[in-house]
Amino acid sequence: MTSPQFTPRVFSGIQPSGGLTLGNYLGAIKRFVQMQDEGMETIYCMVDLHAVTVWQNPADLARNTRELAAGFIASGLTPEKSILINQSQVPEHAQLGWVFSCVARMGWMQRMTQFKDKAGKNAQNVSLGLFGYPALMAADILIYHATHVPVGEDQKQHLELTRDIATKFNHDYGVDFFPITEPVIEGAATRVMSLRDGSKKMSKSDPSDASRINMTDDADTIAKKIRKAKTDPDALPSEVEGLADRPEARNLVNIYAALNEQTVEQTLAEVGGQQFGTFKPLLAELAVSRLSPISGEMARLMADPAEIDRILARGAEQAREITAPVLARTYEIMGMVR
Ligand code: AQP
Repeated sequence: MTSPQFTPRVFSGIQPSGGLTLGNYLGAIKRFVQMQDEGMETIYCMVDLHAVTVWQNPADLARNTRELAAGFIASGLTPEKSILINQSQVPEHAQLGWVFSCVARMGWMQRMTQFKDKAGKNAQNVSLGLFGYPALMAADILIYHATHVPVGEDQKQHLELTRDIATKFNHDYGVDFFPITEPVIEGAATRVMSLRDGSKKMSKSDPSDASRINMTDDADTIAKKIRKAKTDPDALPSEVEGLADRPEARNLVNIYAALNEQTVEQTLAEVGGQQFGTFKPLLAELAVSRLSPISGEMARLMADPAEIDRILARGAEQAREITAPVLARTYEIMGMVR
């Protein structure tokens, strides 16, 4: 439970480590917009300092950061209602990140499955930043005293670590300073899978472009990727139980349900019994109708990068009104002479 003295505040972020995918949209951004529109105080971040835990070409990083900002705005986030920032313009994230690197334990970090997945057999050669990433992520959240964090399923473990860090800091210093944040993992598509392999998460850095739908893909590309998506030879079931052991079928049904704002049960009541030859064109049509207005708006916004930069600079100023006092108080609690 979040401690009662903390007013509800939402924070979440996405890495500008490539173009936005349908996974980011359904797993995170759609929920960001809902929480903003419910009137909660919301802060959304392009986490560029996280992106550089793996090599980023500088020109690509700048373009991806602006494109991500355009994706946020085109999806319905507005600088009038949400604070929109890129992480490196708000230095308190990295400063608190260092403090949390000193709070988190090696054993906690070694259990992080995302590090194991990303480092693979190459663990000795990846950056130290990739290993320490969850401490910076905890700082991103707690520098705002955020109480709610909307994310996809893959971030659940990092949010548990964020709670552990807050608890340990509060315990070690005998304070009730950092809130115990609640993850918000909701909807039919909290884990969108690769279109080529139903056991792998759809990811912006997957080497295969056919594995994902990018938010900037045009209608033909979306239709082609869905047509070629891996499936099995059976018809779709009418009951959710019929999707067990059919990861690719389940993934496409989940995507359909999330795009159509309905439950998986409602989707199956509609499309159960259909062969993929019938279902895939329906899904493609739905995806295009939902995504093309967003990609069109993204292209319009990307034509004026200076305006995006102004929005991010203004967001950083607003953010620092929150983050500077939280960092100052953190240092004071720790005994740093001010
Ligand atoms: N496939 C997914 N399904 C549902 N949610 C997803 N998210 C990412 N992929 C999926 C959610 O999007 C938010 C931002 O994620 P991120 O970009 O910061 O990092 P990530 O989870 O590592 O995403 P990628 O696409 O896999 O990036 P790369 O390839 O650079 O590592 C998070 O809320 C995440 O849950």
